[in-house]
Amino acid sequence: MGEAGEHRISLTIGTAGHVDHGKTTLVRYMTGTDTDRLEEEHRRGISIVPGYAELDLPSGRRASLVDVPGHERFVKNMVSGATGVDAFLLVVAADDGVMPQTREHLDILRILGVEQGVVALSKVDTVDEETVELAALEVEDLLGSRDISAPLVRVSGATGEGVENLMQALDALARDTTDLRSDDLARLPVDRSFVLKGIGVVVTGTLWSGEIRLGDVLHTPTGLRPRVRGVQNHGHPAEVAYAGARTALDLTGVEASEIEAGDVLLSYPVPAGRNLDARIRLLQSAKPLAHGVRVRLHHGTRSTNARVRLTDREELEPGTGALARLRLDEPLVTLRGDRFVLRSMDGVTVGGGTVLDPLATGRRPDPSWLEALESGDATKAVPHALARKPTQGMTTEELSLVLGLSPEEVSRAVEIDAGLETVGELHVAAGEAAAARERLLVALERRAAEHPESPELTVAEARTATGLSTPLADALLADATFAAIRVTDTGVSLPQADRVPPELEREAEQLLETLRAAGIQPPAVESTPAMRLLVKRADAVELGGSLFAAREAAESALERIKTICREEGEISLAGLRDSLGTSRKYAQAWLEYSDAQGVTSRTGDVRVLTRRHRQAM
Ligand SMILES: Nc1nc2c(ncn2[C@@H]2O[C@H](COP(=O)(O)OP(=O)(O)OP(=O)(O)O)[C@@H](O)[C@H]2O)c(=O)[nH]1
Ligand SMILES: [Mg+2]
Repeated sequence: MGEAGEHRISLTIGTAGHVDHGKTTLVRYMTGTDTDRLEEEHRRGISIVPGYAELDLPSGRRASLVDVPGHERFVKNMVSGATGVDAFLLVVAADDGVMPQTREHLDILRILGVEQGVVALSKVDTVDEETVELAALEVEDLLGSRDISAPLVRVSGATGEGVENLMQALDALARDTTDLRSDDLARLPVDRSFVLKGIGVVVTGTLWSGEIRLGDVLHTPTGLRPRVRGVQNHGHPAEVAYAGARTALDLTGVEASEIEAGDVLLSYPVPAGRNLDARIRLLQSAKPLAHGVRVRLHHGTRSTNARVRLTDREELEPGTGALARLRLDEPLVTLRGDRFVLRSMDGVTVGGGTVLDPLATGRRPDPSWLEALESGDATKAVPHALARKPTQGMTTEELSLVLGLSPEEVSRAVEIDAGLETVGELHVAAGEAAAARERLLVALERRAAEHPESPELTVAEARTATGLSTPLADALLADATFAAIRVTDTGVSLPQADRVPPELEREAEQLLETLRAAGIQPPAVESTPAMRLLVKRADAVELGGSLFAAREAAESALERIKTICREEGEISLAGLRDSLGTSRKYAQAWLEYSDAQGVTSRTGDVRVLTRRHRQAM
């Protein structure tokens, strides 16, 4: 496929401006596409939902145009269309001048972080030069008051006057826009979802970031995993959808009812959050915003009601900003750095904000954490993020996602910070790792002291001893540079644990002599380390009831039992007692040992050989 077929988009431009000021007409003049697709839009002569067109610029670059409605009733559709655009095309009719939605749209664009663009002073064919001048002055004033600078081009969508100049101005924007959305995560906020006969479930949206390829498996925050069976870019079949492109996907593995406008498709799973911590800002034109007030929050193609909890004040003054927690009625997938728009419950745009912590936890926001996030400074944010999960550690990828920093920035911050270390794939505060190693060594020393005959901890016991989460504990145990421990198939120990202390060895030797001398009538003894060492080496066996016997004694007792069974078909307690010439106590203990070893089994008052031992006859 050639370059044209690839449909890489250099720039996504969103229109803006008051109703009827000529946005759709200009888009149609420049692209040949009528973005008013709905019958209702034609009947009423206004735009209602965002429409999309491709614009080939004079330089050969290609832009994606999002044409939004201007009517005040459809501002929420404007917000949905405007999120994810790189630049604006603000249209102001020369015969009408700056009007309420001219201001509101410009405010929304600023809230969304869209600060570059071009102003088209439209319908210049309908008025005299003086009126055009007046309108131009109004526009200059508006831009000045919002601290935005943008070229102003006089055009007519009726005669085509000035359209060349407008295209040149848009081309200049495209030239100055570098690739701002190169992050790996593909995010497609869905704006339409429907079923096409013979094809199946189709969704459309503007791809915010990343790429989506034919055959990719995507994720939804609800755990669905649709597969991409078809890709279209601006209506052209394609192998890949690139960031910024108007994208349609044909999906399998989902029902039409499971995906709706407002959902988001992702290249890897990102959880949706109900609480987000953010820096919010109130427009100069808004009324003061009280702590605890309810608002409508618009993010991407979704909106939800939310309660604003101000972190450090009772009221937010117009034109100022503050840290806040937003408690959402419906969970949203957001990432650090995402912009959102806040509107009052009666539909007035009052401000917006930038997401700092998309998955906020705790009762109230931690300002120092939010400031670390906001700083965008990896050397501050990385240690702070790790300190919040002290026993878990985080991978470079996790940190990068949570902090909204590139994996390279994260890795560099870890490298230069002597207070951090990396265990396997996990970064962790060096102090935490050192403390965990110390806890493990203490546990191993205690084990060796209490059980010198088997000084190992199982892997599970060792993990618990570190006090770390399982993945971090496992990484610590697998860390070859941690030479103070030895990990084998059977467990974890201190390296010198193999050597049995000489005193223990001597004690065990003496004990074994005693056991051998006692034969089948061993004395009752405690399970000392020396005894357990003998059992571990199979020099002795445990009969139960504090009785241990030398291996040879056990073998001869079992032989005796087998012989009696073979001769008589069975063995009784009295029979064994008489045969061994011992007390009932020992006869009972040996019979139970014999049962436990699978030599005999009990039937009523007597025992018979098990099948295995009968066959061996
Ligand atoms: N004479 C003249 N008429 C224009 C020009 N641009 C738009 N119009 C007319 O103005 C009316 C509104 O134009 P649209 O392009 O639909 O306006 P819009 O900004 O898209 O309106 P909404 O999307 O509803 O906000 C239509 O009747 C157009 O024909 C122009 O440059 N000159
Ligand atoms: Mg329109």
